[in-house]
Amino acid sequence: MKMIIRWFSGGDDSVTLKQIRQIPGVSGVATMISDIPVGEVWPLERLKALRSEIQEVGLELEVIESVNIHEDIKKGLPSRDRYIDNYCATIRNLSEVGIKCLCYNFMPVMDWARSNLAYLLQDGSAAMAYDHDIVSNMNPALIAKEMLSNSKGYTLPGWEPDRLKLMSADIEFYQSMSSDQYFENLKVFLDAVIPVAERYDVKMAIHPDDPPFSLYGLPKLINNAENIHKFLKLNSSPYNGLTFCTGSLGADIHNDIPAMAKEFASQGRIHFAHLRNIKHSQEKVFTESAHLSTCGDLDMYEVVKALHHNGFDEYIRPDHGRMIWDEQARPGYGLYDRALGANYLLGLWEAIDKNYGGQI
Ligand SMILES: [Mn+2]
Repeated sequence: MKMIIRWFSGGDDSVTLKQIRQIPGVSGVATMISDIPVGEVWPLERLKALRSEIQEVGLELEVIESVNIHEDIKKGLPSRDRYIDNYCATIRNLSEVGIKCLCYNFMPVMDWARSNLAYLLQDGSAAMAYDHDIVSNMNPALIAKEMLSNSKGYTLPGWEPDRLKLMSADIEFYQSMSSDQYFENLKVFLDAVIPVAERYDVKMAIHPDDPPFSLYGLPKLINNAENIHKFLKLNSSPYNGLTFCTGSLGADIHNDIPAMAKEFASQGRIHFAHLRNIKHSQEKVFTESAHLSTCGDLDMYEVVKALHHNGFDEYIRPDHGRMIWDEQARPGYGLYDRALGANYLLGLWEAIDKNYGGQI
């Protein structure tokens, strides 16, 4: 298992590689190049430069999060073929610089949504929060405006201005698409890309929908065990796997997160784990919380144990952190709370490993 941290390249992060290097037990970063237009091939030279920048401080670059998928692929338009070819070419280039795992998502229009990017918690820290009624009743353009105006000047992955211009029309387009059709569009993508991922040894790890509830009538695919079964069957290669994001899936209180970790890890289909905790006040109302089991609804010990006991030996990262100690950073991606989270998770892993090491 390798503990890594998400980091945003190109000066788009308040956290430095040097700081990440000093978090005990962290071996590398998951990152992306955000200025390449979605759908274009990631140039090898850019990737080599990125790798050098990261390796120079003693960290590894083995995970990319994310290479976004062009909307034409998700929509199943005839123009998708060119974008699928480009995606395959990007995978080849990623492999060339040593990438082992590619996190991506297939969410229509928007990658994720929150009603508040800096909700004040009782201890004075701030965390991202979600209230389904508030988000559902807001015009999507208004949400976009709110999110971008509260992002402290950093880009918000999945909320790129180019994408937002088309948002209303895109939402209308997807409202008439059934989930089955959307799954079919995903299958076309997988059947083209997974053989390339196999050949170049890059494991594909789809990220769940965040939140896992349907918003504005948009189709949802990766939001519960039943749909994940369906997804894994679309293409049975082990290279067609998951980013197991406990905070995203855990937002639906009906999801049994340790049971899902156990099932999908035992099948060798979890390639990347995003481990974070959330706290609900109502069924579809929650705040993100510190990583500890005692701070949220999820039993992180059971989640880590389920991964450990079922052969998971890939990448883990702490996920969104709170803003603590007066830190100013991109929402969810400050240094301090994620460093605490990483070390809490490493502590769980060590204890579980020493207790049960040879007995599983
Ligand atoms: Mn995640």
